[in-house]
Amino acid sequence: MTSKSPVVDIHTHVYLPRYMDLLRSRSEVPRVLTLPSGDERLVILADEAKHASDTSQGRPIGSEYYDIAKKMEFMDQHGIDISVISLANPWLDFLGLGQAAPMARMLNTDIEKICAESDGRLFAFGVLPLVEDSLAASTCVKEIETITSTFPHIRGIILGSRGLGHGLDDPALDPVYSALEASGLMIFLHPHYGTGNESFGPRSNGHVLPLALGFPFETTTSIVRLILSGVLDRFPNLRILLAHSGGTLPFLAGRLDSCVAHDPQVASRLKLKPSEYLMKMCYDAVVYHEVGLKATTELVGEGRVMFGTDHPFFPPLKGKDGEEWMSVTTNSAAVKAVLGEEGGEGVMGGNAVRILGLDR
Ligand code: 5CU
Repeated sequence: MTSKSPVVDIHTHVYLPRYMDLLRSRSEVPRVLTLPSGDERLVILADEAKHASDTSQGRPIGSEYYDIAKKMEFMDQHGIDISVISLANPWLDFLGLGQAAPMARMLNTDIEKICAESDGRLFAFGVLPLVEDSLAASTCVKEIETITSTFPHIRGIILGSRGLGHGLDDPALDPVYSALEASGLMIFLHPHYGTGNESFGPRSNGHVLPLALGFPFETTTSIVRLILSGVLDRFPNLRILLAHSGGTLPFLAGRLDSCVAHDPQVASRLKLKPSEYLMKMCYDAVVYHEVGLKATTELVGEGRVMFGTDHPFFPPLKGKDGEEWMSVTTNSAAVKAVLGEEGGEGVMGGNAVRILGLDR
């Protein structure tokens, strides 16, 4: 990659060591299983819960999932100057508030320290204790205040589609949205559960249907619910970054507008057309193909789209040393195909520097 702006990866995860210990200590999904060979398997996806004791479930993982030195190696290998790292799914969703609140604080402290010691190469999206509990919203608000006042490398928070257990249109989230709007922190909206899993049929297709379809459908549904509930009219300055190029939203924006226009009751609740709210959001470029990327850049303009890799997911299967990751090469090739070498500089890094203030 040749670029005058730094190359920035805004979609790149880590299971922090403290979180790995938590997953290793669990006997239920989500968990990390240690096989008799000593190899570890990560078991996190919805369907895998049905087979929690089957050691062929989940996927093999190595230190690239939790070791920051490996993240740096990956960045160096692929010419990535800066990464904005985030805890990988399912975050703290499975804990009670009593465990989630101190864990969020410790993980945010850990990630801040990692970034502060990275010589300017790492920034982060923090984590909130987003769980189903009547005190969770106020606890999240306190964590947002702590992030803003104490953790300068944390530029946003990662948010799952369940929010406080009832989706992103849950009015109980209003204090959290209000605090996030006031803080200026970016919300990185990321799927985990999948939508439509029940229609994937009995045949085993491994992780293909939940990851290729369920994840983007989940992002799509959760953001449309958020829009239709008027969250963005109540909090118009919320900053939102959508994973996987917005799921299927850029493709479906016109159909959404049309359905709302034909439903006066819903239309009367909103100040704008759905596509107009979508145009105010940011999107990653993790869509692996120029057609998908083109839909996104044409909907929102290339200034709101940012390169990402989804590392450490989707590692090379042959595991040869030094092998390039397809998730990097397909995504950067799509940027080049849509915007050209020079035109792609914003997407490859300039936009992230500007939008997340990575030069400060
Ligand atoms: O492969 C996967 O399961 C995942 C995942 O869980 N989270 C993610 O961000 N990408 C892929």
